[in-house]
Amino acid sequence: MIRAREFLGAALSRGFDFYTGVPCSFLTPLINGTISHQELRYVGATSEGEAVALATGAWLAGRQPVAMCQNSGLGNMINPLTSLSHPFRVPFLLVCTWRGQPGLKDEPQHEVMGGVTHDLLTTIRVPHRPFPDRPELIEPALDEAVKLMADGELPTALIMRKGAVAQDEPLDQPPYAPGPRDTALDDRTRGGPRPARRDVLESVLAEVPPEAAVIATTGKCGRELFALADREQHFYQVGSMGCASAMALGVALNTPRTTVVLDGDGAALMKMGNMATIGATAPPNLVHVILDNGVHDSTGGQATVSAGVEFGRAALACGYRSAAVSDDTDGFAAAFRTALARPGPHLLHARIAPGSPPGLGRPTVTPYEVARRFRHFLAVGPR
Ligand SMILES: Cc1ncc(C[n+]2csc(CCOP(=O)(O)OP(=O)(O)O)c2C)c(N)n1
Repeated sequence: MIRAREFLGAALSRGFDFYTGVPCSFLTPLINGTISHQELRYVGATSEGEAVALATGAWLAGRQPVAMCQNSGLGNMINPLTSLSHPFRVPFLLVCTWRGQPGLKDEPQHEVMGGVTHDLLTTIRVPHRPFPDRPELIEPALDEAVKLMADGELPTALIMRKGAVAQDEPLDQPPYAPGPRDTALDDRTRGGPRPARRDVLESVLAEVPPEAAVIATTGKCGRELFALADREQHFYQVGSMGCASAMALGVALNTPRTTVVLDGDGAALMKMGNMATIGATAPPNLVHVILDNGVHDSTGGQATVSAGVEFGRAALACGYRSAAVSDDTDGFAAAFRTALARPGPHLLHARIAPGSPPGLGRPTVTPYEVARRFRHFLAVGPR
């Protein structure tokens, strides 16, 4: 058995200082120790998939992240682990508990995952090793994980058995005090013909400062952004639908740069918990744009339920500082300029028309390159 502080101290000396995740009773001392530690940042995620995206954003912004989860939450991570971590080759340390370990008494809901946790990680090509359960194993386990992460440029998991960490870490967590926010939605809708996605993206490119980062959600959004302009401060998120805003949060919390995320209505609806985490952590430099065409445009135009969803009011209710809704390019541009001039986080709900230009291509720069040049940009700024 080890003490949480021993592990956290050894990890901190290797640079791990940004933690995220969703609790598990096996993890209680480690999470409580992280939350209570003066030199560590812990961002509680609403889902384990969100935690992967947060860790990815933090890595892009130069941090050494750790994501913690129960192995049942590994299910929630599989999509971003396979379609974000792998194509973009983003390493972070994953601490995953082993509920349902065969031969140990546990709850019925852990039986299947307990039997397949290691095989599942192997199948999705995430290297894994045992979490250290004796003090003398901490440094070797961390050193090996760091080496695996460096060599493979992938997340590496340490699998924690029951009783590995002593349950004696007190929790020192101030109560959450929601921050100030506008009372009213800035409604700029006029009811005329809706703009194309491309019109709004052109408006973003015209107004966004050169030192800002821009992250585009999966599908045609990133493809259209790439077609309009390919810049090192652009991140075209292929796959990991719903994760763009969480990844942008991981970036915004770890850089002073303005961070603009271009989301889709389908993607935003897929992981609406992300909005609660953004509202609670409230980075002033985050601008969350939802390009709402009412459909899953990238996969053939199937309707989403966004026509009945007021993303702006939902954002204010979650703790965003301001929110606006627009349905034409001028209204969007004015709302975007206002957002850039004020502390956020801001939600800009842009109601747009479905469709994209004929013959739309795909980014020719690889995800691997996109991640490296984006990370370099965040570190040093525009050329
Ligand atoms: C987890 C996951 N589910 C489904 C898909 C397939 N997919 C790719 S883009 C897309 C539609 C996204 O819709 P929206 O966010 O509204 O953006 P739009 O395509 O309208 O620009 C879907 C369903 C995926 N990439 N990942």
